[in-house]
Amino acid sequence: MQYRFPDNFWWGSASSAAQSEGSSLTGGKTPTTWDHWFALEPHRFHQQVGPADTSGFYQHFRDDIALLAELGHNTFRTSIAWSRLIPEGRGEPNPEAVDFYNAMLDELLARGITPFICLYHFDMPMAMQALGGWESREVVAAYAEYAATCFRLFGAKVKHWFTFNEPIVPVEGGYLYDFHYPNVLDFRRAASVAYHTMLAHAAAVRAFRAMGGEGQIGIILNLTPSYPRSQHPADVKAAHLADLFFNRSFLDPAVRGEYPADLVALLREYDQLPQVQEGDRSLLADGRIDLLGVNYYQPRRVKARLEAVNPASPFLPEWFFDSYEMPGRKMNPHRGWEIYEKGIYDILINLRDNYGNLPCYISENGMGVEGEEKFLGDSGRIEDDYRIDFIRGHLGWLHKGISEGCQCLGYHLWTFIDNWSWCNAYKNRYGFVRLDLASGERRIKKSGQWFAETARRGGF
Ligand code: BGP
Repeated sequence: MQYRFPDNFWWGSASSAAQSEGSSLTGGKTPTTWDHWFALEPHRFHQQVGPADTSGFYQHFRDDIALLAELGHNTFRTSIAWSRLIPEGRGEPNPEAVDFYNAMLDELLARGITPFICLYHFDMPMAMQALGGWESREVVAAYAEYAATCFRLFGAKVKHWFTFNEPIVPVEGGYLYDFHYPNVLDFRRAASVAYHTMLAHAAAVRAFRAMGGEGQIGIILNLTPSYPRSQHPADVKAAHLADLFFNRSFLDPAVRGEYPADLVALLREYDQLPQVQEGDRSLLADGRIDLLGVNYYQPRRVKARLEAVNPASPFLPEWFFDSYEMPGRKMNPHRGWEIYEKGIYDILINLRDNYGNLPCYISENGMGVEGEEKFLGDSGRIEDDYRIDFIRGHLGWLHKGISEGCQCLGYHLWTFIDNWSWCNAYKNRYGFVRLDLASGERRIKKSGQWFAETARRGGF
């Protein structure tokens, strides 16, 4: 075997409530921003497919968990939907939701699969958005109560908690680049949303520890290593600034308990800082995590700007760099993302050298492919050799990281079964398992069989 992984390595995949449960307005659940936005602007979603039409984990979780076992998983991440558990955002939990999440967790445990549970995966309850969403400190307080409710209800079964999945994405989508509700473009509001999200994270960590929570608590961040076009000082500076905006804005408070001083200075210079209150600093310091989930899909390549900024244009991170297309880069054309396997290793080395080598794992990595039907083999299986190559390439670099002392404890693919991907709906397929949209039939792809075998052997 060329790549042997440690015996207790976490093999698995990740999913999220909003993208898999379906039943988005039944079982006592109230709408999220996704249900609301879809009702307002269905044309913004691929083929006008919305959050009610997912793979139906709410009904099919037992069969789906049986498939996870077939896929050799020893761990699986999904999320709890705040708007299902506490339909008004605050108050008593919904008994039907408590039963569902208990049954789902019991089923995972019965199959020997350790549940990793995330508390928030882009799914803001509309009742909370009505209060201002993450712009509101009331919502921060409500989230902390919701988190404490989850620890109380499910803490006996869950020992790996994550406060947020990719908290920067709702900031980018909702307040800078128009791909999440409320479709605002305003950097100062974006900064406030980002800041309050981290306060909410820290409040949840504090509650977990105050309650004597067993196990570990962390956060899932999408890290996009920033590579400069060249070693010219202007390119290097552009890459540094992109890194501050897109990685260190969340990584530093999560791991070090404070923001990078140069990010704060830059935002102060442009008058973009959020409002800070007494007590915030110590709260953030208490939010330091035990475990980091790293979602890695693509690198970010940047160069110094060629043109001056139009000062009348809205303030954006792009005021400080241009993106750069490296000649010869390898692409996933369906998603428009560069494939750069070594990025995973660079992230791990950075965490080892600059963030105290805290325990981490790859919580998402994957390849969305459009029109996957054309790879259907005669036996009816999707022959997705490209996905196997993609996973092998990344696992190879991950393995090198481990061999050089990085504390990377596992690898989860995005995702278990082809799922509903926000505005892209079912355009790109990511799963180990094919979902036939018309019949609902599930069929393990070639990559799923390869992964199961790899997980059982502990390497490849
Ligand atoms: C991550 C999210 C997932 C998932 C994945 C694939 O950013 O955590 O929810 O959707 O990316 O990306 P996309 O769905 O945009 O193709």
